[in-house]
Amino acid sequence: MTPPTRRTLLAAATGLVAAAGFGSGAGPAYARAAFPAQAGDRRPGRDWRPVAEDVRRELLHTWNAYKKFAWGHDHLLPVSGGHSEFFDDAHPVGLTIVEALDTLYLMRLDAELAEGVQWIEEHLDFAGVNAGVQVFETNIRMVGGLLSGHLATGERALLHHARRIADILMPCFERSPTGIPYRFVNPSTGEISGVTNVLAEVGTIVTEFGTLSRLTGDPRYYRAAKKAMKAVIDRRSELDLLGTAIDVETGQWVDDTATVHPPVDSFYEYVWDAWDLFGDDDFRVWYRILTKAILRHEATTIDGRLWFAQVGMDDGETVTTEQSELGSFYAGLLAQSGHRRLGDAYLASWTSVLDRYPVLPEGYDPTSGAATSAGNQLRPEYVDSCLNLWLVTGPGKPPAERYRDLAYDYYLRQKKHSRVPNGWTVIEDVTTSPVTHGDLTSGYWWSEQMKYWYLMFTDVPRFDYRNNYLSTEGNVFRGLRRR
Ligand code: DMJ
Repeated sequence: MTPPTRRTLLAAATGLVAAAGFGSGAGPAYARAAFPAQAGDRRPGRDWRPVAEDVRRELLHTWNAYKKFAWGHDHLLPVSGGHSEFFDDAHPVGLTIVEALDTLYLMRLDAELAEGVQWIEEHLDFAGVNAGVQVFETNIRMVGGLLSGHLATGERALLHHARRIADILMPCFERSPTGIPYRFVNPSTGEISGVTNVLAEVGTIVTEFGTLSRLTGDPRYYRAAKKAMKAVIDRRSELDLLGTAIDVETGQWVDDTATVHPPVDSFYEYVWDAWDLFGDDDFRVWYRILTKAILRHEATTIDGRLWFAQVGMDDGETVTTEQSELGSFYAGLLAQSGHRRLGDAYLASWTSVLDRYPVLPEGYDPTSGAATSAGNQLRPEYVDSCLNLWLVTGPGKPPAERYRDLAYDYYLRQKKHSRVPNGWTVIEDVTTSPVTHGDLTSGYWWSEQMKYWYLMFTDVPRFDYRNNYLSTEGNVFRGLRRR
C-alpha cells in the first residue's frame, strides 16, 4: 500500500477561482453562453440515438413493472415483484410517479405521464402521512417532483400539491429560533422533531422553495430557505469552513467536520444553484468564499489523483480521506462553477475506481483501494457529473465527447449488473462475482440518471440544452419546452 501524499491545491485553486469569472448579471456565464450545437452528436460514425432508445425502453419496461406490482406505492421491488413505502409504511404517496413525471415528459411517454398525473390528482394525500418525514427528502423528491411535473405539463393540480406539501414543511423553519429548520415533521399531527440537523438537509431547499415562490408569487418560501442557509454560513469558521451538523435552536455546531461528502454534499450544490437559478448575488459571494476554503483545505492528492478529504473546520486537519460515492457529484459542481479542470480531475479519480469494481461502491478508501461500503444504491452522482461536465464543455464540441463516452460506459455497467426481469435494482455487494442484488428501484433512478443518460444520447426537443437548471434530484426547473 502506498502511503498517501497530501498537498494542498491552493495554487491551482487560487488561479482557478480567479479565472472562474464570477461576473455580474443574472446567473452564471455558462447559462448565457452561446452553444455551438444542440446535443445530438452528428459526428460521422457515431450515432448515439439507439442508446437513448435503449434508455427509454428500459425506463418504460420498469414503469410497466411498477404498474403491475406497485402502482400508487412509493417504490417498486423488482426482484420480489412487490412494493415498499418511503415515508410511511401505512400510507403510500406514489413517490415513484412523482419522481418520474418530467422524465416521462422528456422521453415523450405522454400516455404514461397522463396516467401518473391522474393518479396524483385522484389519490395523492401527503397530509395523511403519519410518521416523521425528513424535510429535505420531502422537499427534493415530492415538492421538486411536483414542481417540475407542473412545469412540464402546466397542470395546476401539481403546483397545488407542491404548495400544500411545502406548507406542511414551513413550520420547521418558522418555529426555529435560528431559522435553521428542524429535521422532521409529522404531516398528520404537525409534530416537529430533530433539533440536530445536518447541512445537506438544512440547505437543499432553496431551489424548490424559490421556484414555488416564483410560481405562486408568495416570497415566504424563498425567504425561509435563504435565511436557513445564511444562518449556517454566518457560523463558518475562521478558515471559512462549515461543519457537518448543527443544533437548530442554539446554532452551535454539533459535528465540526468539514466535508463535501454526505451529509453535507448538496448544501454546496444549492449555494451555487441559487445563484444560477435566481441570480441572487449573495449566493455567488458565499459560494466563492466557501469553495475557496474547500479547495484550500479539503482538496488532496493521493497517488496522483484528486480527492476531497474530511477536515476539522477550525484547524483544517484531516479527519479521514475516505470517500462517499455521493461525493462524486462534486466533479460536476466544480465544472459548473468555473473549475472545469478540477471537476475533470475529480471525475477521473472516480473513473479510476471502475478499474476495480464493476460499478461504484457506496464508500471507497483511495489510500487502500478498498470499498469501505460495498453496496450500490443505484445512484446517479457519477452520471450527474458526466452530464454537467458535458454541458459545461459544450455539447457538440469534441472535448465534451469524453464525458458522453464515460456516461455510456457506466450505463452499460449499471445495466449489466442491476437489470433484473422486472426492472433495475440496487446492489448489496459490488465486490462479489456476480454482484449480489438487493430488491429496490430507487426513486431517484426515475428522476436522475435515466434522464441524464437520455438527455446526453439524443436531441430532446422538449429540453433547452443552452439554458437549463436541474435540481439535486434531477428535477428540471428551467429549460423545459412545451412542445
Ligand atoms: C438523491 O436523492 C439526490 O441526488 C440527493 O442529493 C443525494 N442522494 C440521492 C441520490 O443518491
